[in-house]
Formats: sequence, structure tokens, C-alpha cells
Amino acid sequence: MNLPFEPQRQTQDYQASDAAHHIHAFVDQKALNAEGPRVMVRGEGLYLWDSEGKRYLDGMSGLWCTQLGYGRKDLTAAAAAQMDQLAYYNMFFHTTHPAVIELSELLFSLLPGHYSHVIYTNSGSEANEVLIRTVRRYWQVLGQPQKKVMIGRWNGYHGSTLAASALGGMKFMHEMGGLIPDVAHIDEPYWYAQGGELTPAEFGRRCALQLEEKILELGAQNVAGFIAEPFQGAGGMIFPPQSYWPEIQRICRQYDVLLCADEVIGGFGRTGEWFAHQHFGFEPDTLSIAKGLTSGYLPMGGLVLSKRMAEALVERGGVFAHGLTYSGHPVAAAVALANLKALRDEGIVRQVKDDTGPYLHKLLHDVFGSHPLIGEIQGTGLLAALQFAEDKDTRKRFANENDLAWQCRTFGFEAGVIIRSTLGRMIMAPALVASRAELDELVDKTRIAVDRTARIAGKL
Ligand code: PXG
Repeated sequence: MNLPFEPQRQTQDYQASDAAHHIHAFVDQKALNAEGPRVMVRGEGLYLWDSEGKRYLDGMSGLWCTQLGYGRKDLTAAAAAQMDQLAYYNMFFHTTHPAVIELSELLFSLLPGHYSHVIYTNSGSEANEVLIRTVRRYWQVLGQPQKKVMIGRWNGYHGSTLAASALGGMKFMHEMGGLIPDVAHIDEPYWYAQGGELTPAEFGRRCALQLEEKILELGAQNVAGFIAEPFQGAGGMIFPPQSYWPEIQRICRQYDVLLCADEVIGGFGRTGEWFAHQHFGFEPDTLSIAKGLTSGYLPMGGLVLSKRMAEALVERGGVFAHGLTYSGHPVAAAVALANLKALRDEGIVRQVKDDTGPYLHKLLHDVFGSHPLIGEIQGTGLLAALQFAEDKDTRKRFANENDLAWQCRTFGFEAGVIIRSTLGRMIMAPALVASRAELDELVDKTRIAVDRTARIAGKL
């Protein structure tokens, strides 16, 4: 392999150089420099190897994105061939290219029929940046320019750029310069933590009704759209109660507020449906996509628009002053095309729905259903969360749940599995190509980590 970097340096050498030059994501950099990051050097299928030669089963698909796993030669071949043929061209000044044309054809063959157009970006954050401008532009074109407020949810995550972090509901991000005007938030539908004495159904309905209250408070004539993840990802892999989405959809339609689904994590087969809104049974006006679009092999995202919106923007909108140098990048588009073909032609999404998804959830219920540390198991398809509970009867959470979950994640690494911790929840989202044997290993090793955590929490 002709890699442009030295293949085998010492771990400490890597770490020292990294500490000297690199600011990492969402971390106290000084603390990380003292500890030294793990250096990942290779991936194959569901497995990763670090610079010490230790192997891990990646239970998180990188960051919820490597649907096909690592090392897929069809994707690397697609990238190399496209680079040889046409490494770069753009969507400006009246040009396009075959890779992006075929990608769009395939994308819309997989989507429900009421979507027709996409604006490509390089990431999920950018998709949500574009979303705000597109939604506002849509209302301008319809003669309602005052309709520009976006409503998001507390503890929602829509990315890390300025407007995307404002749409999101991570208060600590808002406090670090992440707010913009004309954005409001309502509560998240996290029944386990916030449902109190209410049934999940009643709590889900009440959370949804907050949207109606917020719209009435702001004036429906001022509200452009409501954005939410069909299930929260970074916020803890939280599934809303079943009563939630039908009520949200009713409210959006009643007040003429666009319903914007952030499918960055939920899209491309994660739930066993192609898109997570199909699992929950609602019909958004826009879809923000990224991650699984290319299985993470190259950066690419996009904003998918309904026919109704696209028709207004295309037929009546004139120039939309928006574009990115790399929108619809040919190499990313070629990789996305190869990725979506593989997901479709190898029946991978169907396999998640009919076989590996149910298999994983049965296994999790068998192993953790009456585990002393676990109060709730959520998820569907190749997506699951385990909720830590100090008292399962009252749904009391540990005061130090964040530390416990981080500890559990570390125990996971020691056991050779990568799982994600958020507050008091452990999350799994393995590659969609996972076999039953790999899911067995994922759950076995997670069990080791959870048992060790239960011991330090005094539960075992
Ligand atoms: N929307 C959602 C729903 C996301 O989960 C983004 C937008 C932003 O995408 P980009 O490509 O700009 O990162 C995301 C990203 C985690 C984690 O640890 C989750 C994300 C990113 C990094 C870490 O759960 N999601």
C-alpha cells in the first residue's frame, strides 16, 4: 500500500506529535494530551486495530456511519476510478457530472415518492445550516418572509457549526458561542428520565403538545419549521413514546410549520427501514442526511426536499444564492453511489429488519432484561441503548451516571469492544453488515463491561 505517511511509528511518538498540533472534538485537550489518544491504524469489517496491535469490535460504526463496515473494496475502487476519471468538478456555473446524477437517481428510488430534490453538502452540520436558509427561502417565495423561527428540542443534536448547534439543544454548546436569533426549543421526549408518573403514551403526547404551545406563543405566522431527530442519537439514543410523532405531525400540519427530520444517524438502514421516519410512521417535509450516505468513507451530506418545497423553490424561487465548493463532490458521489448499491443489492437493510435487528434485540433482552444495573433497553434494528438505573422500580438514576457510563465505555475498550456512553446510557450501533456471530461477541463483551460497572456501582 502506498500510504503517504510513515506506517509504523511508536504509539508515544504519535501521541506526542498529536498533542503538539491537534485540537480534538468535544474534549478537554489538556487532559487528553496528558492521557494520550488511542491511535487507530486499520479497519476490516467490524474490527479496528490500534497502534499497539489491539483489536476491537466496533460497536458504534465509527460515529454511527460505517454501515458497510471497514475495508470495502467496492467503495475504495469507486473512489479511485472516479479520481482517475474526474477528481473534482462542481455544481456552480451551470455544470454537473455523471456520478452525482446517478447518485440522485438512486437516492430518490430509495426514498418515499413525495421527495424529489436534494441539495448536497459535506456533512450533517452543513445539511442543517442549509436547512435553515432553505426553509426560510421557501417561506419568502410563498410570500411569508416573516416565517423564519426554527423550533428544535433540548438535548437534540444537529451538528457543531454555529446555526446547527443553535438548532440543537445542548446547552453547554450554546454557552460556548453557539446561539443565533430566531431559534426556540421545546423539551425532549425522554420518558425514562422525565416522564414522572405519566405513562409513556401520555408523556409522549404532552411533549408533543409543547410544540403547539410554543407555536402559539411565537405566533404560527412567524414559525418556519420544527427540526428533530426521529430518535435522539448523540443525546443518548432515546426513542420517543409511540404517541409522539403522530401528534407532532398533526401540529405541524395544522399550523403550516415545516416538519424537518434530521436523519443523519437514522438514515440508510439503521432502524431496518431505509429512513428512521419510516420506522416511526410520519412524513417529514425535509430530511437532513450524511454519515451512512457514504458509509463514512468520504464526507458527504445533503438536504432532501419534498416535491411541494422543491416545486416552490424551483418553479417560483429564481436564484437561490447558496452553494459549497464541494457540493456533490464527484468522488464522494461515486462512493455514495457504490455504498447505496451495496446496501440495496446485498439486501442489507432487509437483513437488519428481518434477521440481525430482531436477533440483537432478543439477545439484549435475554442478557440484560433482568440485569441489576439496567432499567430499560431501547432501540430497533442495529441500534440499542441500555439505561443505567439505581432503582429500577422508581426509575431513579445514579447521581454519577455520566461517570459510570464513561467507566463502562473504558471497560468496553479493555474487553475489546467499542460502545458509546451518554449520561447514563450505553449505546450500540454496529455496522449493518454485522453477522449474528459478531452480534454475539458485541453483547458478550458489553456484558463484561456492564458487569464490571455494576460492581463499582454496588449492584453486583
Ligand atoms: N445531525 C445529527 C442527528 C447528528 O447525529 C449531525 C447532525 C452533524 O453531522 P456532522 O457530519 O456535521 O458531524 C450529527 C452528528 C456521538 C456523535 O458521539 C454524534 C454525531 C457526531 C459526532 C459524535 O454520538 N452526530
